[in-house]
Amino acid sequence: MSNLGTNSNDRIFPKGFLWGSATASFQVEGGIENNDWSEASKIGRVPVCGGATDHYNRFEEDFDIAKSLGHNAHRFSIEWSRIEPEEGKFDESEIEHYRSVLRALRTRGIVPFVTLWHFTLPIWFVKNGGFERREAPEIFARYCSYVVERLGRDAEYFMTINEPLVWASGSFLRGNWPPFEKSFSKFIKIKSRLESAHILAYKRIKDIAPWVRVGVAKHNIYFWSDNKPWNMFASFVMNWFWNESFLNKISNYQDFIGLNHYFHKKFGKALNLPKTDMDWDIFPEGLYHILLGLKKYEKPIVITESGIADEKDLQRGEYIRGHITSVARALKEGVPIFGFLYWSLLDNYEWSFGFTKKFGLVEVDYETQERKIRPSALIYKEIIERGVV
Ligand code: IFM
Repeated sequence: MSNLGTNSNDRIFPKGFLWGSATASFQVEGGIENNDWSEASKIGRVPVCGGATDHYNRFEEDFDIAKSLGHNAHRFSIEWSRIEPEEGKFDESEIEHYRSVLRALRTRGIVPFVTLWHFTLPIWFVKNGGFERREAPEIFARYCSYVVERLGRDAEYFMTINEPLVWASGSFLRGNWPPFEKSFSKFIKIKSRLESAHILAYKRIKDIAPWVRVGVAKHNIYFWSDNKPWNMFASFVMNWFWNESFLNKISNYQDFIGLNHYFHKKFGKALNLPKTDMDWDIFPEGLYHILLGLKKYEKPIVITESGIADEKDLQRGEYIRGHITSVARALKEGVPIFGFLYWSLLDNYEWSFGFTKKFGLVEVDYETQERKIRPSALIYKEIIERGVV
């Protein structure tokens, strides 16, 4: 237990603080065969996703679990290829599906956070040039406003794009995600297209549903250094480029900031830290520094992802406690944070790693679809209930 609030009268997190977890359509739903990732899996370039966790059919059961774990908020994404399977042709029955998802959350007293696009793209969109196409922002904004026009009374928080720079670098710089390109100039072009796409989608959404709150889920890394001038400079530049440039561009077009945080990068001698199953350092202080860095935007902040792949569930409890301690410190220093969503509710498809990495508070047996609550989920539940770390 940290010294940030040690008795039950010393509630750090206000009542009404939003606590929960997150998922994304392709990673959990199952049965999605009309997007660029399912296409890529057919030619063996990424692992097959197939039925995933069958969350598309089991969302009620999964939300019962979330509720039993004390969650009062949940983030999920809408699969663009289901809503708009062909260019300009929309499927109302899929809107109805997601309306049922939203109702299932709301009847359980769980506040929904809706991501409109989380990495996967309809095949027609990619075939016609994807985000390289000049009209892409227009097409994206049309899809976003179509969804919000229909579902904007069932949810308050919408995120247009999940992790724009992560997606652009996986797809156009590192080249291990569809469309598997490795071009710095394309990456830069796509980054700016995504900024335009968000801004246009924001404006369109606000025209039709001014009451909803719109943001992005932004992946920020804590860059820091020793005190060598060159390392300090490198860390400053990377912080500006990766963490700030996108947010600066859209700062007049966001009602809240969704923060996804997993990494730190120290320029200078590396620290010897414990690692997750992804081989990522465990460094909870990073979240505190990132949150402090976001204060200047003067927007409400929700942590839309923070989580660990930990198959044996040996480190997850302390990981969660450590990260929430960082949230508490930032909150005490006046950072306007209103929620924390752990990634992820369920084990799921971890992109090029397939189903091998286990981020879930809930373990999933992919053969039987049996769900088992991991012990760390109960540690998180206790923190939620007591409102202290
Ligand atoms: O699984 C991903 C998610 O899709 C986006 N944020 C990071 C997670 C863990 O890698």
